Amino acid sequence: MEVKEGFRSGFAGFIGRPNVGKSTLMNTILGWKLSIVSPKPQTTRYVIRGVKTTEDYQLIMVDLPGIHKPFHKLGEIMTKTALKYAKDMDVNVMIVDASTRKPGKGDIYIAEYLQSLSVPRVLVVNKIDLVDRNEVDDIVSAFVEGLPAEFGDVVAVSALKGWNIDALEKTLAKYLPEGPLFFPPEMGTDVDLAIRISDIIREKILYLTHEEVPHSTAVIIDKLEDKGDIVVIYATIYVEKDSQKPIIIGKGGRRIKEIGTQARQELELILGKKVYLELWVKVKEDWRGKLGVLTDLGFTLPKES
Ligand SMILES: Nc1nc2c(ncn2[C@@H]2O[C@H](COP(=O)(O)OP(=O)(O)OP(=O)(O)O)[C@@H](O)[C@H]2O)c(=O)[nH]1
Ligand SMILES: [Mg+2]
Repeated sequence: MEVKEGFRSGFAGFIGRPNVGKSTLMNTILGWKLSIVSPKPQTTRYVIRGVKTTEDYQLIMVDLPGIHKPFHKLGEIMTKTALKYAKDMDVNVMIVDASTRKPGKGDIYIAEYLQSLSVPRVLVVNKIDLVDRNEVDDIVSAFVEGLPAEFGDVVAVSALKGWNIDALEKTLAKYLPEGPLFFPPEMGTDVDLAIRISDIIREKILYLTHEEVPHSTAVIIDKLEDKGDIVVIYATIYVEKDSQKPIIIGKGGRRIKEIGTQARQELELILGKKVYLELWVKVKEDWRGKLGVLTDLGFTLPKES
């Protein structure tokens, strides 16, 4: 694609507390599902880049892990990674949840940090479908006044319902500098296929298990082989304790079967062919706290700069 004069391109960091709807928002802007989404906090663990290319711009959205007070090494890596990425964006999009009605401690911490960076900021008040229509203005004001940062634009949206998303996209495009295509226009993401597959399996676990179990889970793709008419995938689900293994497996193997079925159906849609998916469950004691294991799983602390 020849880009026309004045073409803009750049990176928008989606940043905020866990569960505010960062991934949902990126998916809605993309118009297809890239990032996994769940009602549980700390769903996104990796940095997921989604690319939207139009005639006028290439918007590279960087969906970041939710920033939270970490209780283990994995949480520390996720939070530090998100904070670090925010430094290198063309615009940071701070997302908050309208249903909390005003900023919480975590929002204030994030706003303070973003204010300290010399990257323009946009505030997105998401989930306005959860509040009364005539309260939206007051809630937006409560965030604008309560957050210790200045924002170039403030947009209220519902990522889930698709409300005001076009306006937000246009707003974000304003912040992109003139520049070249960073990705071919047909490329929607640069996320590694094995990571996407492992995330999809983990998303099903997030829906089908409860309390600490989904958070104690990591999924590793041991084998990924395209055999022409079928893709063969072997994956291991790691849990932290012996007691969590039977929970993943379920009575008579029913839960792991359900996880496998749901994941396979989604993978077949993405890959456009039949998928054979085999899942194992193994225990890796306290893996979220062990840097060596985390490195093996692909999580590393960002370098200080
Ligand atoms: N009602 C409503 N729910 C939403 C909206 N946007 C997101 N959600 C829901 O909020 C929950 C969290 O959404 P995610 O997109 O996973 O949130 P996130 O900010 O990426 O979360 P982490 O990855 O854990 O940091 C899911 O159940 C979404 O369906 C919205 O506009 N309205
Ligand atoms: Mg997310």
